[in-house]
Amino acid sequence: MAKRIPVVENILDANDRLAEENRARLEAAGVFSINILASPGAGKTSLIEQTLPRLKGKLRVAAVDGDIATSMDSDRAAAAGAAAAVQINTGGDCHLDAVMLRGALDQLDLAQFDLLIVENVGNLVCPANFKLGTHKTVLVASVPEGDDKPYKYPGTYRGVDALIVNKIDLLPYVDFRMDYFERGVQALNPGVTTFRISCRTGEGLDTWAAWLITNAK
Ligand SMILES: Nc1nc2c(ncn2[C@@H]2O[C@H](COP(=O)(O)OP(=O)(O)OP(=O)(O)O)[C@@H](O)[C@H]2O)c(=O)[nH]1
Ligand SMILES: [Mg+2]
Repeated sequence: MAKRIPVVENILDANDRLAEENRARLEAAGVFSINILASPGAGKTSLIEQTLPRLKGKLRVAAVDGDIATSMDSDRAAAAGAAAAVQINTGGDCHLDAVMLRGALDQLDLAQFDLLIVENVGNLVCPANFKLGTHKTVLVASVPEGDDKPYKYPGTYRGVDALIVNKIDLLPYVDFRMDYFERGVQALNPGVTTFRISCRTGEGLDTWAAWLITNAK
């Protein structure tokens, strides 16, 4: 009989060990860190752009952006006021992993920062499987994606520490039942900290920024 080699488990174990090393480096430097997950276009970079001005003078922020290609998102983070912005191009991988984040940390003088914001590759499945070593995982859902996403991507919704519902300015134009969405979320992740925001109008963003400041202290 053929021997079965649990390759996937081994890769994830190795990733978890490196993630622990990343966490230790961040903690030694006193940096609070978040890993932002979302579908493509949900508004991860827009969230970072709106958050940075609200943290000005309160937290020193570094951003790490993961994309398959281009430095567009790290350029946007730098333009919005990130003290440092590092782009990771995965070259095709649908997620960041702990090795990639280690490479980005190598490029940062961590002692200079209070908060590290990591924008993962736009994808609702793969990033949830790879720990990076960050303190909190934040999922950005957005209204045009539809209210069924918690039901269809349960693993992602179950594992997050905070949930942002973005693009609420579009609620009048889209068939998004907030109560149905919330029921799905609560079944998977009861009591998860949730922020309803619009990066277009600014609604909800001060409350979100206050949560970051509280956690980073
Ligand atoms: N109406 C509306 N549009 C928004 C809002 N937030 C973001 N957008 C738009 O959504 C589009 C995608 O935003 P991004 O911030 O680039 O999304 P992203 O999640 O970073 O995308 P990827 O990095 O490519 O996965 C842009 O056209 C934004 O202007 C919002 O609150 N309301
Ligand atoms: Mg982006």
